[in-house]
Amino acid sequence: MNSKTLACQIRKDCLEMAYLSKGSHIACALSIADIVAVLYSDILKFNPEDPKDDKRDRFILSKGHAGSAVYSALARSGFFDPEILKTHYANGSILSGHVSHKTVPGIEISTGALGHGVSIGAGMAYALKLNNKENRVFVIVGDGECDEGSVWEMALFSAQHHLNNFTIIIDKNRFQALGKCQDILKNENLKEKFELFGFKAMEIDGHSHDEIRKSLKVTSKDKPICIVANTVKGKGVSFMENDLKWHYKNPDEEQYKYALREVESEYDQ
Ligand SMILES: Cc1ncc(C[n+]2csc(CCOP(=O)(O)OP(=O)(O)O)c2C)c(N)n1
Repeated sequence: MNSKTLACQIRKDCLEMAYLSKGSHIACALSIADIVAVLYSDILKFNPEDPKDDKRDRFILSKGHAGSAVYSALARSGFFDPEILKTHYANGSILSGHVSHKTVPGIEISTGALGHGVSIGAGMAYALKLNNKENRVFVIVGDGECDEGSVWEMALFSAQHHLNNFTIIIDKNRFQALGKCQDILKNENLKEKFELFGFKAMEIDGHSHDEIRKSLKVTSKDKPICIVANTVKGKGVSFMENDLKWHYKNPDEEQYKYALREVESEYDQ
């Protein structure tokens, strides 16, 4: 599936999951749909027949509350039956609200407590380098999540150990759970900050597949890489875009059908 088709499918799957489960975080998943689609279509090396294949790249969703986007990408990439997506958040389902490696093939590590996924990713990248492996490690982290002190410890560690096999993508949608990032804790100039911490950093449009693809292919001789991706929370559904309540709220039937029509008319090829 090409990245545009996958991004559309991810948006449709996420809407269906939020509607059926009455679960949270639909806007958080929609903001990363394009990044996740390009990763799974064009960048990550993986083998759905053997999710623990040694040759695989590692991908971690540090903002684990947006798990529905990754569950969709995994199902559409052959890791499990897409019908299982309909059980998201239900009692007994393998698909918990926040991503879990215990039950879902293709998930490297459970996340949800913000600030940990990036540090685990740095540890994985360090271990791969020590063992002279070529695999790359990619982590998506929220801009609100960058308020966590552990994110900056990860930055120091990654630069110190020249983790050039390690790429973090900051989903800069300018919102967190309870407000705008700038009103909760000002943490601006993320590209410049990561540069000062020793990363090769760049800023892109996080919904342009060309820019996402190009930035994910960037390498460095001796530095970890930081991509600050400017995104829109709720991207693709007009009434969810930049409206904080869709961090937690789920769509009713009418809203679901309207949202689906919008996504299909905007993104279906
Ligand atoms: C350690 C920790 N503190 C608080 C929360 C509650 N929480 C869940 S999502 C969220 C906002 C995260 O904001 P951001 O990283 O910008 O994610 P996005 O808004 O893009 O989904 C918070 C505070 C959490 N999951 N973990």
